[in-house]
Amino acid sequence: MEKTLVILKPSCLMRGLVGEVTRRFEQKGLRLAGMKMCQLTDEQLSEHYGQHKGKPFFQQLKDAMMVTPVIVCCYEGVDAVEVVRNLAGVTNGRKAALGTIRGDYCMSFQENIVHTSDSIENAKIELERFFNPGELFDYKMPLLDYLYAADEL
Ligand code: FUP
Repeated sequence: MEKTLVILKPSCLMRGLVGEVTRRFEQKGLRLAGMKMCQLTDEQLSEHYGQHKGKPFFQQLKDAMMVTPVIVCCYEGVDAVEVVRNLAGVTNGRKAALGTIRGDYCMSFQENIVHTSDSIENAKIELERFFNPGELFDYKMPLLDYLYAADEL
């Protein structure tokens, strides 16, 4: 099954939204495969946000991700990358649809509560970047047969 990375950003922790945000992923039916709090480094963030290198907001973006620790999460499910992106909403919180995490909880492009992987390929790269071997867990969800039809699994 597909796995994806979610980072609960400093804005999520500082605004007391960790429970609310993780509740949404949990209630949707995604399986939590890994979760840890960590202090990101400039080096990790330069790699993670490599596509924005050289842009005027690059350093500000990295600094904002180091203001507090973050919580990195791995969620798993059928089409998990797309499902999680849809739950998060579009990047700019001011434009995100109501009912999405960003649409409901933020007013910012950068301080937008969560990072979510944008493709299956990037999810694999990002999970390897932020989780060490042995930090992702396989366990059976007892309710799997009620979350999916037999031919979806
Ligand atoms: P996403 O895939 O939703 O994380 O969005 P992006 O990769 O486009 O952006 C990564 C982070 O950079 C987000 F927090 C938004 C921020 N950003 C800006 O602050 N200004 C920009 O012009 C583009 C992105």
